[in-house]
Amino acid sequence: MPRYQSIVVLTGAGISAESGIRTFRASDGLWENHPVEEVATPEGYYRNPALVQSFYNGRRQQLSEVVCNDAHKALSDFEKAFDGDFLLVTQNVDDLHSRAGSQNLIHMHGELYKARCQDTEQVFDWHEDLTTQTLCPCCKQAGNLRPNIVWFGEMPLEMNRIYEALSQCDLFVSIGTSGNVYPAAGFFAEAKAAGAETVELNLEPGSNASQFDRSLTGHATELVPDFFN
Ligand code: BV8
Repeated sequence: MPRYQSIVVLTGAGISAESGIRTFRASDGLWENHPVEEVATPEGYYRNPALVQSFYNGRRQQLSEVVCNDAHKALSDFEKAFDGDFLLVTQNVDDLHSRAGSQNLIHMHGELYKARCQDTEQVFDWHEDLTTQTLCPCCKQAGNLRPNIVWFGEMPLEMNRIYEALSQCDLFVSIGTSGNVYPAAGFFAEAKAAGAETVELNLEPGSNASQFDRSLTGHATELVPDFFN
C-alpha cells in the first residue's frame, strides 16, 4: 500500500454480511412487512414503541450468535500497524468492529448495545431486551429508555469529528455500503474535495461507484485483507 498520512474508512452493512448479519438490501429494506425507514424512525417508535423495541431486541440478541470476520480483523490489524492518522466510521450498529479490536471508531448511527434515556439523554451499556416496561436506570421510569440508535430524520453522531477527518485525509475507503443513506453517502465527495484518493470495496458497485477513483468488487473478507495488507 503506498504511503498515506491520514486514512478514513467508512463501513456499511456489507462488512458484517459474512458474519451472518443481514444487510438492509438483502432484506429488501423490509422487516416483518414494515419498511425499515418506517420502523427505524422516531415517528415509527412513538406510533408503536413495542414493535420498534422488538425490532431492535431481535437484532441485539443476534449479536451474541455472530462473530467478527476477516474484514473486521484486517481493519483492526492495519490500524495497529499504521503510523499515520486512522479513523473508522461505521454506519453499522453491531459491535463487530469493536470485537475485532478497532480503536479509533465512530458508530455514526449508534449501537445496538447502548440505550438512551429520553429525558436526561444519558447513555447506558445495554445487552438485554428493552421493552416499554423497562425501568430507566437514571429516572426510574418505564418507557423512557430507547435504543441508542440514530433513526431516519435524526442527527448522526460525531459529525464534526467525521467532517474534520474527511477534510484532512489523503485516502478514503468505503466498504460494504450501497451509498443510499446520507450524510454517509456524501463522505466520499468531502474526501475528494480535500484531495484524497477514494476507493470503494463492495460486493457490487454502490450508487456512487463511478465517482470513486477505484471501485473493486468482491466479498469483503477477500477484498479488505488484500487491500489493507
Ligand atoms: C440526517 C440505524 C440530517 C437504524 C440507519 C432524500 C434524499 C437524500 C437524503 C434524504 C432524503 N430524505 C431523507 C434523507 C436523509 C436520510 C436518508 O439518507 N434517507 C435515505 C433513505 C434517502 N438520512 C437521515 O435521515 C440521516 N439523518 O440526514 O440528519 C443531517 C444531515 C447532515 C448532517 C447532519 C444531519 C440519518 C440516517 C441514519 C438512519 N439509520 N441505521 C438501524 O440500523 O436499524 S441507516 C441504516 O440503513 C444502516 O445503518 C445503514 O446506514 C443503512 C443501510 O445502508 P448500508 O449499510 O449501505 O446497507 P445496504 O444493505 O443498503 O447495502 C449493503 C451493501 O453491502 C451493498 O452495496 C452490498 O452490495 C454490499 N455487500 C453485501 N454483502 C457484501 C457486501 N459487500 C462486501 N462483501 C459482502 N459480503
